Amino acid sequence: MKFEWYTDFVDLEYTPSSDELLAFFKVTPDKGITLEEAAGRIASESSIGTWTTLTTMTPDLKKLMAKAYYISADGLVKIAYPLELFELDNIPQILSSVAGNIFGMRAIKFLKLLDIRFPRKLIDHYRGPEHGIEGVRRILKVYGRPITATVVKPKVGLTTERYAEEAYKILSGGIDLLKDDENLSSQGFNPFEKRLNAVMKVIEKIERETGEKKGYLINVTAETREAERRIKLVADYGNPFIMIDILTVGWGALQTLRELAHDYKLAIHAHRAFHAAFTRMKEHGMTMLVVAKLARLIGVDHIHVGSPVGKMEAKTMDVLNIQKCITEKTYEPATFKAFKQDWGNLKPVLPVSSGGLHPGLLPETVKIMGTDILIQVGGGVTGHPAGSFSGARAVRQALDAIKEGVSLEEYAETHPELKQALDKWGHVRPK
Ligand code: CAP
Ligand code: MG
Repeated sequence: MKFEWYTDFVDLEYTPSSDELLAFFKVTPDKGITLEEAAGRIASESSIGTWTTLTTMTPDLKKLMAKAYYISADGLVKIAYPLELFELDNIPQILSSVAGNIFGMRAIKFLKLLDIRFPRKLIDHYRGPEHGIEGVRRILKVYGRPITATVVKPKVGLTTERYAEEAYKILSGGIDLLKDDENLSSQGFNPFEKRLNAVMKVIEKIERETGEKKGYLINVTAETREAERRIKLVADYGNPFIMIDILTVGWGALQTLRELAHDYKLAIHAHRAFHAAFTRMKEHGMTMLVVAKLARLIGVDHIHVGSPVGKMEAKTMDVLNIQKCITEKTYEPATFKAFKQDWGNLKPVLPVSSGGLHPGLLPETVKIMGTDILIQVGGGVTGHPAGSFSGARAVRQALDAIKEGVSLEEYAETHPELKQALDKWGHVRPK
């Protein structure tokens, strides 16, 4: 149409500079719209344009126009954004640009944001992880095997007293970290500070009894000021960890809570509840890779990346790609649908594998993801026929068998807790 100027935002001769933010999209135009017109709309609407030419558009503003510089026949589009478009330390504003209105444009039938390349000038505005993988291992004194965590199940509902009893069984059975479930915060049956106090007493007791270091991934997810109050309580009790549902709490709040965690040197466990609302559809939404990269930038220490053998949908290639991207100093994408990412001095994030895991699935998990991971086993511990203490021991026995290169079945001949777990679940992949 004569009043449109979308294709002014397309320049296939353009070569982006290392100082620009790059976005990688999979674009499905609506019928009657070409890929070039769709790419122009995305670059326009996510930078300075709108549907019509403007009398207010002066030559000096042209430098702020994003440019679609790559368009493939199957709808892959890359767009370069001048950094001046962004408030560099403002994640909500960055996402309101490159992951905002563009998902709703009528001319775009489906749109998936595959990856964002952050230039060093932007990365230098972020702390990244406080501790990183090495730091978390140093806190727990756990080396040469996956770190283990268990969520007390049922997810919510146990009173604080019963919760603490399970915590004692789980941690004394050999699990390193006790983890709140993503929907446990401060309900009437298990208020936050009462639970914190009770579990920290359990941890002190076990650390005295075993000499092992334990930790509590306590869920501080709440309205931001309340979450800050809870973080201060966690620090007062001397627990080195907090857990945050990073998507339901929101990106701006995560930045705020990260600053407070820095003041107290707390490690952040990032739960990703809500991600599957927009990461799961192949053609529309935003990838978990982008979520994980934003989380590393802001600075979580652990993040759930999926389990190729678990109950949640997770393609092995995607899980391994994300694992590579959050742990390597310079990420070279195994698949071509991502950018190379130089992370500067940001520490690596510990990948978390969780969801439907039990001792029978640990060999496959370690075979695919390696041992430099955190393995969360919830139902696979608290559902053990002999109870949570035996469930915890069965997880550690399975990890010992893997380390010794012995099959679980053979190891179970001399380790009854593992045998009981295998009798109940075998190697089943729950769904
Ligand atoms: C696992 C879990 C985790 C999921 C999250 C749950 O419990 O506690 O929240 O792993 O999914 O509530 O389902 P189980 P993801 O160990 O009993 O399955 O890790 O994919 O983000
Ligand atoms: Mg959970």
